Amino acid sequence: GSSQTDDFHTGWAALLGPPNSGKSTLLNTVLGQKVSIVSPKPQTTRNQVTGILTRDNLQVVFLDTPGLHRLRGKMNSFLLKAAWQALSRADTAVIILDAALYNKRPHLLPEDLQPLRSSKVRLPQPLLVVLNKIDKVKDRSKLLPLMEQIAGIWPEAEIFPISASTGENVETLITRIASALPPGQPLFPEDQLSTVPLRFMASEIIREKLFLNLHEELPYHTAVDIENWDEASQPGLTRIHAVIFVERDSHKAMVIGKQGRNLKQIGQNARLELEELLEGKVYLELWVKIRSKWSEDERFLLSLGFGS
Ligand code: GDP
Ligand code: MG
Ligand code: K
Repeated sequence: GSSQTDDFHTGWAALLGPPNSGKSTLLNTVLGQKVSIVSPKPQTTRNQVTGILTRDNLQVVFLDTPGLHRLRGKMNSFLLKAAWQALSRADTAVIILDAALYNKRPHLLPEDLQPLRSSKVRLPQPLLVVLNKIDKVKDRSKLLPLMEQIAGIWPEAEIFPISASTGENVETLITRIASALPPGQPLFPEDQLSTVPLRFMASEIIREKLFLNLHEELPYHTAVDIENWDEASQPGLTRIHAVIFVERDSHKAMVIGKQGRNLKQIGQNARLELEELLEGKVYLELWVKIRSKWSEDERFLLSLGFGS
């Protein structure tokens, strides 16, 4: 006999593309909730964040792979490994490009595509190429040369112009992703949006505020660790004690700011968002500690949740 779940489809979709092209924003739009940090500065998603979309007869598990681009050092080799693993288990690959860039320059640059074109990588099929941020492209005929170029590189690719911010065409994309899923039972409970632990989400929120409040390269040299999380002592209140790790004295001074102004702002912004996430009051204590060369320290990175 046929049960209700006989025609359920489940599978994995890998989100790929250069930093800042809108991978996290798309994931957030698809799930209708913030699961992956978004910042105007590139490469803020350093860890693989899984979003889970369950509806009707389908479940899509998204892998928001960390930027494969411009990766250096130990931390980056973790990231690359995570990204390759994501690809090897995906049923479809979704490459996201920032179409608004082509208002300014005519073609994809080689670095937009490396290492996606490397011979080591076998991209799953179907291959969907998303041209994101079309809300910023006034004359859409300007996208035609870009579409031709993509067809030359990946003849099998299907191209989807979308806006992850406004949601335009996002539903069409989801429908196509859904049609690529093999039959199978759901892998996660239907109310689960992510496999990322709350503590980790909290550290990502704090890291996002570092990106928003500090300049230039500095946030790339910071890591956030939640040292203590206490929701038991006081009803309706969660006490969070987090440490921002920096590599040098001068970085510590910049994170703290004049008379502690930066740190105060970062803490305030993060607390408000944590209160939304946890649906209750939050007392957030932030400390800045120096740990030289933390980004090359494998065991330390593992302890923060990277590479596991
Ligand atoms: P990621 O690095 O690929 O995960 O990119 P993010 O999702 O963090 O987005 C990078 C920046 O682009 C953020 O400032 C987003 O708000 C912005 N962005 C993403 N999608 C869109 C879009 O469809 N339209 C516009 N105008 N901005 C977008
Ligand atoms: Mg991201
Ligand atoms: K509590």
